[in-house]
Parts: sequence; C-alpha cells; structure tokens
Amino acid sequence: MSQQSEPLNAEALREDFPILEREFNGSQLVYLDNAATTQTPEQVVEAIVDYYREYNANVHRGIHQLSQEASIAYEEAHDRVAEFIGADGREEIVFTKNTTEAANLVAYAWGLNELGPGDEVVLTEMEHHSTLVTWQQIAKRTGAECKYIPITDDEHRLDMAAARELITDDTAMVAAVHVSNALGTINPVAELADIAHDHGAYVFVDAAQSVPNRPVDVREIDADFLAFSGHKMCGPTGIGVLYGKRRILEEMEPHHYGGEMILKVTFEDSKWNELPWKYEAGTPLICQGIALATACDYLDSIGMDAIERHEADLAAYAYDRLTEQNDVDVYGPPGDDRGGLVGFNVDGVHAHDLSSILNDHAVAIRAGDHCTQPLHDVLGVSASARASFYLYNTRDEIDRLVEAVDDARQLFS
Ligand code: C6P
Repeated sequence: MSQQSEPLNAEALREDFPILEREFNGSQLVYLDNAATTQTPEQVVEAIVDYYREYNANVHRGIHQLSQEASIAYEEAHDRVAEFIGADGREEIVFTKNTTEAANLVAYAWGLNELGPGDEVVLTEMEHHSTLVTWQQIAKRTGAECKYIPITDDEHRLDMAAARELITDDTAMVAAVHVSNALGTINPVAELADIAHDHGAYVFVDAAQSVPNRPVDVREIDADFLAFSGHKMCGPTGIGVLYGKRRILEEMEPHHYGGEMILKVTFEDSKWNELPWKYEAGTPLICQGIALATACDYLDSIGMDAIERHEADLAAYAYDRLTEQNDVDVYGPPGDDRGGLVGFNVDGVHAHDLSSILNDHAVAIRAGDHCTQPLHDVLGVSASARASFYLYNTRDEIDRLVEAVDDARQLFS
C-alpha cells in the first residue's frame, strides 16, 4: 500500500510564491483562478533562469558542450514527466504547446487518417472546447459522427447508463474530460476506458484539471491518450503533454513534418525518427519542458495525495459557504465529491459583474463560459462564476471570497 503524504502546510508553501503577496486596492491578492493558470514557485522560476544563464542551446543538433547539456536535460524531462503519470518511459511522452495542441495532435494524426462515415466519436456534454471543437471538426471532415454522453440533472455527473448505450461497436474514439473545469465533476474515466475497449475503441482523456491536482496513473486508467498543460501545475506557459501508448504512437503517422522528427531524408521520401521525437517537429519547447520537470519535482515533494486532500477540503468548505446562501446556485456534485473548484451564479448578479466587483476586493476568480459553451446551454445559463483552488490557498481566502460576494449582492439589491 502506498504511504500517504503529510497534510500540506499552505501558509508555508506560500513563501515559494512571492506573487501572492501582491496587493490591489489596499487588499492582499486572493488568487482563485487556478483552473485557468496556477502560479509559479521560485524553484521553477530558478530552473528557467538557470537554463538561460547556463546551458541555453538547441537540442539534438550540436555536439558542443552546451547542446549536449541542453539535450540531456530535455530528454530527461520526458523521463520525469513519464514517471509523474506512470507512463512506461520517454517514448510515450510528447511535449506539445498545451492540452489543446495535444488534442489536435491526436485528432489530426489519428482521427483524420482513421475515421470515416459510419464511425462515431463519443464525447461528454461537459467537454472543454479544446476536445469538443477539435473532434467536431475532424468528424465533419471525415464523415464521422459525434455523440455526447449527457449529464444528470441533479448533481451534474456523467450519466453512465447513457454512456453504456452510446458507446457501441461503431465507436472509434471516446474523448472525455477527467475533471470538469466548469462543474468540478470527477468522471470515472477508467470505467469509460473499460467500456470503450470492450468495443474496440480508443480513449482520449483530457487531464488538464486532474494531473495538476491529484495522483493520476495512466496505466490505472488504461488511457490510450491523455493530455495536460504545464501552466496549470506550477510550470510555465507554452508546454503541454500528450501521453500515448507506445504501440499506438508507433503506428500513427506524424502530423507535423520538418526537422528533428526525421531519421533519414532523400528527395523521394523520409523515415521518421524514434519516439517521442517523431511528434516533435522543429526546435522543441526546450526550456519549458525542463521547467515542467522541475514543476513535477516540486509537486511530488509536497505529495499529490496531499494536494488532492487539501483541494478537496477547500472545495467542500467553499461549497458549504456558498450553498448556505439562498440566492447562490452551485453547479456540479456535492462538496465532498468534487475537484478543487466551485462554479456558481448569484441571483440577479451577472457573473461578469460579480467578477469585476470581486476584483475590487483583490479576489481573482474567472467568469464566463469557461470554454464550455454547449455545457452552459445544458445548464441554461450563459455564464458562471468560478473559484478554483490550489496548494497555496486557504480557508481564510474563501472567507474573503464570500465577503466580496456579499458586497456584490448588496450593490445589486
Ligand atoms: N481551461 C479554464 O478553465 P490549454 O488552454 O490548452 O492549456 O488547456 C485547455 C483545457 C482543456 N481542458 C480542460 C478541462 C481545461 O480546463 C482547459 C483549460 C482553462 O480556465 C482555460 S479555458
């Protein structure tokens, strides 16, 4: 049995994030927009500075010392990320710009070649646009059809009975978000993978809101593909990851062509490089990839299970504090069974107005459709407010959120 990490000490960890000391309008920043982008600890900032000061060079090209150092660090960053999510090795880890680019890579490299009329792609109603729009458009180009697993009316969970009916032998791909960025719903992706595999379909897991927040093991889920972004897990922007099972990545054709992804080129033809470089055409995201590996070190030094428990506590507390007010609608499952975020609306106050008033209190949340417009159509609202938590947030900050919501309510009454 794996040992549980000690509970984390958010107050102590905040020292790694000097940005959290900033003040606006006379109040200290309360940063509750972590599902959009998390803050970057000093350790990761130092890794970036160290790279540019000490060994900035292109990789896999020069035999000079700097290029060798950069190449080794870049390759080892793939190993580190593989270890972080339980992958078999660097061959299964492709660095991309973000989750969106990883989704597009699979859709173009696999979907465009493999899908055709009669094939179905099964998604969920709570997909982020990065998955939904991508498969929708690839389906249009190939003649395949997209189907959507509905959410339940009461707790906004995936309707698994409907999932079992929708996933059939016609299904070629099931693409599902692990934790919804708008609802906080945690989806049973391993169960979805089981059902999909029983019908010979592949599974793409959008793990943008799970890999940063909880232990994720790709082999336990049995995902064929899984994607996430570095900037939501203490890493820099400009780096994301596509995990793919080695066999599938070996069989698939690359989507981008150019340098770095080839082994041998003649005027007539080209042979592809070994994994994962076959999918990383051109000069890759060297510094960003190395800094992402440092972010993995940082998160593991705290313990992903400790981060998960801390976020669960904050989400439950925020859920209780918000639902105790009669005029607040909170979306998604109950407080004790959700990811570390709370999406809500306050009667009579538009989410954008709320966010703007909260900003006056130095409380940063997100308002809008959270790149889930079809989901908001299902919910029957055009926008929602969302507070999302990370390892450095505290219950006191949630109290500041609730006070600011009170102020907004008074202004609009
Ligand atoms: N969500 C938010 O909710 P990128 O932008 O490619 O790094 O991540 C896209 C993405 C994919 N899936 C899920 C579940 C996500 O939450 C996101 C990013 C952000 O605020 C921006 S819309």
